[in-house]
Amino acid sequence: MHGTGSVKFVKTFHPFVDKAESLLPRLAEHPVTPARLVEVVADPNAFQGWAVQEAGTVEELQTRGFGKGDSFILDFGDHQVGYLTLSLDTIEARADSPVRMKLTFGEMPCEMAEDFEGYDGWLDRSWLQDEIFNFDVLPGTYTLPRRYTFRYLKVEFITPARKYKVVFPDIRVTAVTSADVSQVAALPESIPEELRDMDRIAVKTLQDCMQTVFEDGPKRDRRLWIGDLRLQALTNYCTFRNYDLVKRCLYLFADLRLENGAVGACVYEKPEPAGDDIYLYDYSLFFAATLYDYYRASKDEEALRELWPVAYEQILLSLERLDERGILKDDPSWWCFTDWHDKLNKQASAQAVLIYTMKRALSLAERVGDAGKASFIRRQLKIVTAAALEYLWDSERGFFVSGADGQISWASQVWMVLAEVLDAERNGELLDRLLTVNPEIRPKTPYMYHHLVEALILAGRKEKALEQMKAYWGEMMRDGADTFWEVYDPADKNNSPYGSNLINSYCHAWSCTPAYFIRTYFS
Ligand code: RAM
Repeated sequence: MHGTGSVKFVKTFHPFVDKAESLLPRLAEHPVTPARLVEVVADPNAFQGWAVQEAGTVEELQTRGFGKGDSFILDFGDHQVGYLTLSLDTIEARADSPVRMKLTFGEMPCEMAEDFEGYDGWLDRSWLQDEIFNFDVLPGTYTLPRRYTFRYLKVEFITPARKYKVVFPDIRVTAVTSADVSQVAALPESIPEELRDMDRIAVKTLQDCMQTVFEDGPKRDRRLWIGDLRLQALTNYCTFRNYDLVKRCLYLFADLRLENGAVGACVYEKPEPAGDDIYLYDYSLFFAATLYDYYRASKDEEALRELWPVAYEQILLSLERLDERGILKDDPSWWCFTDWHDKLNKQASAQAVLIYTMKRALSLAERVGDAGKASFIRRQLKIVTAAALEYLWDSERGFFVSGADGQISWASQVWMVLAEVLDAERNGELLDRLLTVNPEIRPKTPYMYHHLVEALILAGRKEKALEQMKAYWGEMMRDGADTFWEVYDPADKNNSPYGSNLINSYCHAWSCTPAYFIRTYFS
């Protein structure tokens, strides 16, 4: 089952990829056995309409024989990323045929209860984790070749139909991660229980995403995205402190760029490192911000000097989108991520991301002693900031506006605060107004909520930041999160940007930052 692939690669000179490969981490492994048998039942009061109920002990599997038409669901007690090992044996008679079973792995109860065949989202069905396996020899112990991400495992028997029945002397998962849990400092005693739980879940989220790169989600997309990396790296600096993994990811992005030199939005590791063709305006700029954060945390001068030219190039490329006024052109030819919101106009938030990252690039230019580039960035910063104030600030309404229709969104205000376009006092007032007026185009993902919380803290509104964390990540906890989710709309709990809640990732990189906030600002 281990595919060798038939694609031929031409080995070209990739010094940064080579450096990244020299930083490939070894994964720590630990065995986890299931906690109990459960059933998933319809319950209108439960998250997404599915409740989990105890249905027996794991020990029962050693004696209760299973055959055609039987099934059970195992609960591993917490979110797991790893490799499943099954020991199978027979009772009543020896096996006179292979055993054929369907296995379905799920992070959430919905994956145990809803039929995957009904899936009609716009990402491939193959992300959903189900398989049919035939096991030829019993008794026997089998480790499945693919890595799975799950808390629940449903086992359905297609055979045996005749002479014998199957029992399970042992079932376990070998969980894998590159995170070293011994590095995570205990929180001070004074931290209240709700925040402790939030921190624990956030740390576990990051841990399960830390593999040979910082994955966005270990179920989906299982790859390195720079928007996610930036937030994972921030959380990592105050938890696992794995600087080399951030470094590895930065060197991958630096080498595997798009043809025009832009840093791509995501890269693949296998069968050998390669860039994707997706370009996102804000994501390419975040290379500079991620390098800035990495340098601040690690003081790695060599990486700074090697990667600084790539960061600077992202600024130059991004400035090409400015019109003669110094405002980013807003037309259908570009894609900027910002948040998963269909109606969100990205012009103002992208202008703010440009300013935010230029400020960090300026500091890097000064650090490496590149006076010419520093003075160029300073001049450009004046232009883009003045233009933002003149053309995007609506003084009558007291909000930044975006696009031809002058849209007022949460994202535009939050990013303008983070870019510090207004002074500290006016930033605070802007956010107070935002929370009171509550414009319709709200944050949709934990990624955007992260930036809202960061903006509130920056503007001196720590209490309000905490309120947002408790209302958002806290509500996810009350809805049963073992790890924090990719998408969460408390007003629409089946919400998915991909047309189905089944395909959402329920352990997602960009959702891990409560640990960063709690450890940096609230302890
Ligand atoms: C999705 C993933 C990923 C994110 C991109 C923009 O595919 O959730 O985390 O960075 O979108």
